[in-house]
Amino acid sequence: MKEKILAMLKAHKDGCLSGEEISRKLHVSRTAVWKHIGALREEGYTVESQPRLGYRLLGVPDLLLPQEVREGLSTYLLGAKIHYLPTVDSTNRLARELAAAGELDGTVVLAEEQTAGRGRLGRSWNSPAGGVWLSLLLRPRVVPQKAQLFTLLAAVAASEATETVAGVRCGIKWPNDLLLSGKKVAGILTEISAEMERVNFLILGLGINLNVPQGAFAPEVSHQATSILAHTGRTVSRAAWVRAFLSIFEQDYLSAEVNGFTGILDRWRSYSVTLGQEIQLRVTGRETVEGAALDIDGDGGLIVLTAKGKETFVAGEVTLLPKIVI
Ligand code: BT5
Repeated sequence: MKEKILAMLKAHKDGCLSGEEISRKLHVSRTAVWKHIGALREEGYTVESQPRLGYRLLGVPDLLLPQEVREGLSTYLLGAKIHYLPTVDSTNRLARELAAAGELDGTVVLAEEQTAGRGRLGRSWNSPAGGVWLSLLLRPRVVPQKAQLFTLLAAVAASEATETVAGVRCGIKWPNDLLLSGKKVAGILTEISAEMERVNFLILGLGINLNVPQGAFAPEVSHQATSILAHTGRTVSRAAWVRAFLSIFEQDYLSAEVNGFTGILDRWRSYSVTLGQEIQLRVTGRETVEGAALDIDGDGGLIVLTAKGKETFVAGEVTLLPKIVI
């Protein structure tokens, strides 16, 4: 009901809308209308009320409220259900809890801030206000070996959404970093619950520092992190970014089930700043390897020409080595 009243107010931005008209059109009491208006104000909407004339919407908060994200969202699976929190420890942690409780494929968790945002391998993810901290709960019918492909799909969708909404082209560093001028602007953490033969559910966590001012980063990450705001001097609509990301992701997610990932991997290659580079690769439980990053394979693994010949890595931490100019 609150969303319907908001939609009516948005449609009447130029003038007042009487409580009576709202109550008549939506078949609710005047008191109920008044209560919903109060709830909207609590969420941050500025609603003016003029005696005898009614209500008028003067301002919309810059928040990722579900009704703002849904406005104009053309997906039917992703975002059908959105859990929104002003602050949470980790959207991935919450999404996992929801998945274990049976929440459906395509559920989205969004937060304005995270107090214990997670990176890979127990690292932490700094999540101040101004970014998008988002987790998708997915139930793809795939074997665990294919889970990495969803990280790559998300990196492509995030890069394309950023290009569309902010007009900025990021580079993707295998497997999960989006870079701008060599600094990290976004990261992806894919976690799975699986048996040997199949993935039960997959939590795809994505953090992108869209409107985070450079000074808002924690001191320990500030030197390596950037945001769209810091890079361009402009803020972008975070709700529009989320809509673009969800639309691209959904199209690819659904088409991959039928057509596979070949086209998605080609788009990933076009954003890659890893392929064709000399790299150092840190792999858990192995010595650091160096070599030339040649390509990615059909599962999203990185093919590297090392001293031992061609090797494929499914996980690891890439450092791009400076080009040697002779
Ligand atoms: C990642 O890990 O890049 C995955 C980040 C995923 C974050 C999202 S936010 C929504 C969802 N919920 C969560 O709890 N997590 C996901 P990794 O490759 O391990 O990179 C982590 C490293 O990046 C840290 O050790 C820092 O050095 C650096 N870092 C931390 N916060 C950053 C930030 N906001 N921007 C850029 N770099 C950051």
